[in-house]
Amino acid sequence: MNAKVTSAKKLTEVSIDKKDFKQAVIRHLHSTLGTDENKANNHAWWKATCAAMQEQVLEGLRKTQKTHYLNDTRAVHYLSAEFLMGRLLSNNLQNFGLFEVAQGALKELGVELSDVLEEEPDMALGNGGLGRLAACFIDSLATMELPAIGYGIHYEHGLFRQEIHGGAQIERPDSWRDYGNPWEICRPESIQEVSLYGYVETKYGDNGRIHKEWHPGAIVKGVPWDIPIVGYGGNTVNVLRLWQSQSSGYFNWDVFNAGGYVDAQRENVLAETISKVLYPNDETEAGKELRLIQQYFFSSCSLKDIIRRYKRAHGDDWSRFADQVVIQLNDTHPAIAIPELMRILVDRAELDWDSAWNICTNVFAYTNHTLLPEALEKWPARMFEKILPRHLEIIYEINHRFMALVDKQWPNDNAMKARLSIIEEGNEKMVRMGHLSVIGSFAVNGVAEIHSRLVKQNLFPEFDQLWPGKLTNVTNGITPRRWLKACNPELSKLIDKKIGSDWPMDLDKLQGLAKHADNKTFQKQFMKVKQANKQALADEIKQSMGIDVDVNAIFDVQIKRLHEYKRQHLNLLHIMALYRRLLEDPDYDMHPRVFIFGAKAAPGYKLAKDIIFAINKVADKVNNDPRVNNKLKVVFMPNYRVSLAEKMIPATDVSEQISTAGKEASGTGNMKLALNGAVTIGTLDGANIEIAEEVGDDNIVIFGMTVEEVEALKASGYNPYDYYYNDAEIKAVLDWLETDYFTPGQPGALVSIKQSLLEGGDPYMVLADYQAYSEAHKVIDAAYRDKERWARMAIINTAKMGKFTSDRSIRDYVEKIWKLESCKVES
Ligand code: 6GP
Repeated sequence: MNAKVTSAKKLTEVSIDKKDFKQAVIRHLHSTLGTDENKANNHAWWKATCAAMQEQVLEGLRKTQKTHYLNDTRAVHYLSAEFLMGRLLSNNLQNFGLFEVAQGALKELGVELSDVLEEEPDMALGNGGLGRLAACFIDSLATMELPAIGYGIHYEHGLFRQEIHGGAQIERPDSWRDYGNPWEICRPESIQEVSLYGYVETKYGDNGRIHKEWHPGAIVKGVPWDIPIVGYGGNTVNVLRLWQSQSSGYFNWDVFNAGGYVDAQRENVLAETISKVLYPNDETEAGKELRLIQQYFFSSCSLKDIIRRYKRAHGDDWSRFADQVVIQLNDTHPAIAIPELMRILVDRAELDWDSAWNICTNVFAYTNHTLLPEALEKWPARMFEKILPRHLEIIYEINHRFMALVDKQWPNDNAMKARLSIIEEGNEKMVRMGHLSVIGSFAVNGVAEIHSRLVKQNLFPEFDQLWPGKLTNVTNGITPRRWLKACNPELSKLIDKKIGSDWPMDLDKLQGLAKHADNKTFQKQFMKVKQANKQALADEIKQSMGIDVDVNAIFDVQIKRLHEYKRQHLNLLHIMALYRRLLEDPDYDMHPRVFIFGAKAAPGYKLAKDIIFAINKVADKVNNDPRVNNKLKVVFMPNYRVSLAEKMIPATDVSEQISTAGKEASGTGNMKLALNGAVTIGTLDGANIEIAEEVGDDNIVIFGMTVEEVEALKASGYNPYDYYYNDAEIKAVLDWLETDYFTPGQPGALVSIKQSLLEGGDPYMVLADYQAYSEAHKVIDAAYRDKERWARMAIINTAKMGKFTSDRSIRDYVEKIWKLESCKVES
């Protein structure tokens, strides 16, 4: 579990001092931005600071690329439809060890670095966990000096901006690039072309060989934008390459001969639409033609880019391809890369099928991020045939050969064949991308121990039997550079003083804090930092929402996408119950609590939006009711995003991780919050289980049903009405939702939540876990009142998070799957 990174340069060897940095900022203010010190606003200072930083970054990038080229390194290619990067300036300054230098330089210019940092729009090219994980992973890859490249989509609009009007979520477009992105570099010299639509012609060669030729109906251009990814220590600077679609002007008149001029213009629009917008659905498959086109677009561009680079070193000799290239598929979104590589190898390079398949199945590896059925991608074969006719043929051929293998293992078992087939038969024939990914990869991993076990037992049990060892686990992690060092500078300084400053690269070092957990002075220092962070968040809440919160209250935080399985409504029901207890008994004994939420709902997810509305309506009522005597506050912070998380996480006392057991694959927010000294209230789900193992039972509050209990209750016929009629508090709270108490003049405005929990059958068993949750909160309340006990718990949480650095995750990938070697870049 030792996640030590040894090769990065010491942070003290910075290449530029305050004076030089200041000069660089001024130079860019003058000659890049055409303004000067007197006229510049914070936005201009931000751009000039980025430009000054980018000089260092690009020098690192150039050296890294040269080193990797000269050493002809094996590299991992991380294909992901989402990279949720957040802001880059603070991170790049930190990773280069230039944060204080920049702070000092700007101060001399009369500018506060903290104000400048706030000017940067978040790069929100992702929805949630899967996209943020990709961002943490590329940080670790660069930090560990591993040759790696991230490939994704250069969305013009990232995840929507959330506004709250009258309590309801309104989606506004996110225009993160409107005023330019100082980090990205366009690389027109590496443009790729991608074909779509059309038909396949079968040709017979002299030698009897059948040759397939795809005559596309349209061709679009992929324009690469490179974002340098600075490793901690600044030695290795890798690249995130994002593809933007552009019209190529190519339109095949033979294919669309009836349409003429108007159709040709339509093709131009289509081309530019491909990378326009990120689908805002977290863990639901969109099923839309454009989405499949997006997936093929970036997968194909990326593969061709990988092949171009390989050929530069190895020409047409494919024998070493799988030695040099490993491609990690971040969920099934880029799974189309598998038949695309087959197409390139068989149709273009004219390799025989078996050799091509052998290359493929030694190149791809696949990560599964969810068991939710609605997230497992399936595409109608009909849609496939229209957009990618040749790929569908290839998928059929892959499947045909795979079915022969299944028949060998389970002779004459047609039910087994139907279960394992890439093609799902039924009213509408569907292509199962998960099956394609497992069959075409040499390794498949889940993202936490329990999740990987369920992937083997429930999702792909027969594949596990067929290929023992192929399915494995790599528990997720988070980068401690962003999620402690940069977002919580005061705690980082305190830790530095106590155990030295090398923990960001070797997070197990935090163990060293454990022996101080009972030290009163250290406890005070630790909690003083927490209190200051809470004050900063309270100020932010006051400023942005006009709500006063008491920093002596418990800050109880639930931040994640809004989804029924994550059960924000369980939290809400409990808040309503506390409110009710306070109204019934003004002396009800509870330590003051502030419940804080951050969550975006998919725009089409009605119940999720209803839950946001309900939280806001309950908040309105509770926050303005003098009878609760300030013991209870509810805050829904709009537009939850990476940069807001960076403010909320350091200020959190209690971390809500309350998904139905078996549903949250891992969670990564749970790790970030615990790392910053929050105590988890959570179910035995995802990585909560591993967090509990690390911190020990005394330092986490676990409640509710286990996976086995959830399954057993479901099997025995779960009836939510049993809980409704037998638990007076549950009944009162649910009935309350039906009145107009929280929505004056609008009775029934919140009733959909009650309905889903009763008539709807309560699919995520909220009511079944309610009592246990309510009791668990009493445990939290009691623990918090004992100041020393709480301080100890908080410290132990920080001390025991070593396992959850993304450096450890990446090390696991390297050892179990990628078989990569680090490559030192000489400075
Ligand atoms: C998420 C999982 O829900 C979360 O538990 C996990 O921590 C994260 O992936 C990273 O592994 N899944 C997604 O965001 C998703 O869209 C298709 O899955």
